[in-house]
Amino acid sequence: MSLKRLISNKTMAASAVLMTAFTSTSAFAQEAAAAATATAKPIDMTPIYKTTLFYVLAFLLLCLFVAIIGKALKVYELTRETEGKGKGINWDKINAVLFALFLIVGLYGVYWEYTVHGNMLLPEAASVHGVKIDEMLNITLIITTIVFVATHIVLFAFAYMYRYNKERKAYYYPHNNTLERVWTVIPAIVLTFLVLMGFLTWRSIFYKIEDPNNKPISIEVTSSQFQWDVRYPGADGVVGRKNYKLITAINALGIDFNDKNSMDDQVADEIVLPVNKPVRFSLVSKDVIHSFYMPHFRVQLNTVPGMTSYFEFTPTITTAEMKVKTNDPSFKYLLLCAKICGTNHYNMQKAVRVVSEQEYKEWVAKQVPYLTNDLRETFKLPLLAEPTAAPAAADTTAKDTTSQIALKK
Ligand SMILES: [Cu+2]
Repeated sequence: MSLKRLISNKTMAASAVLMTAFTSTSAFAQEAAAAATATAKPIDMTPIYKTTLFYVLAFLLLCLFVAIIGKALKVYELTRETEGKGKGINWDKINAVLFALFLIVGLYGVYWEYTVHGNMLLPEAASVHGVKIDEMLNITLIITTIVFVATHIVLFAFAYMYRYNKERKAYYYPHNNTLERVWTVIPAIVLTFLVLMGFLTWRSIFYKIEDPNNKPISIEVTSSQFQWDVRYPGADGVVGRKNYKLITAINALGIDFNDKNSMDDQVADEIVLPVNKPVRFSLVSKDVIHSFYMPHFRVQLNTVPGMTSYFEFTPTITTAEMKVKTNDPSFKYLLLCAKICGTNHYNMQKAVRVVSEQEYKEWVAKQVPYLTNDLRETFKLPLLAEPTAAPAAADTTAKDTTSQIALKK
């Protein structure tokens, strides 16, 4: 096939595609206009914008558009060639300029991400170890940003500066031992520093030397689909044993009341922590793996069925102080689940409140004991007299007062 014939074929093909695109677009436009005048009200496109098909078609249309432009340019170049003229478009220059442009736009993108989205990160860490974690993150971010920016400037600037030029010949430079040593040793030192820092920080979080004068408060949190159950230790400071075999309708956590430590344990609707006091969470799960996640305290640990995991930390900022710091009167610390554990995972959360030690003492004294008279009956323990107060609740619950006998040993 001669070149001329090829060109005429390509020109024909390109014109045909352009014609089809143009006629179909105008046909669509006419139809839309006709529909609009017929009903005399604008068409609601919102449901169409929500479909995947719309975006797939839009993408295909874009591809078609790019292909048409490409074909048209190719036709232009081949025409020039057959007419004996020189190259019409200097692609080497265009590519070089695009590289330079990409560098500028990319670097601006990095700056924009840091300044705009950087502010959307979590507020300052509200725990002792959280500050260390943030420091580590910041150091890593500073080092990687410097390396990222420097290498990308070099990469794109070289692509621009050393674009093809027929006057120039590339210098053959296959190997340099010193250069290889430098770019191996420097990253090795930096990475060793980062890994060691991470290792030591991790050890300081998980291997604590217990101070007998400042013992942590033990709180147990049990996860299940889809809730968190909180158990406070009561006056003895120890949460009692539990056993999944003891789980019943009235003993949802399976607490073992043969263990003396369980007797004064309390249930709570929210997690309340005293500020600047260490707290040790024991975490268990009833069904699947959940993840105990308190972002403001930089705490995250899986809760696993069949084993207990622990996390000890010290909150440093009260909820009231955080409301002022974040300038948000509705600010709340939250416990969230960070494992995709089922359909209602997204809603698995619990409010956490950090208060002064005095407020904590007042709050904890008001919490309900886990051990009810029903449970006492099950575990064959002496029953207690029901409190005579709370008459509103008594209407619905107290059905047989004669059975509520105080049996004191
Ligand atoms: Cu969960």
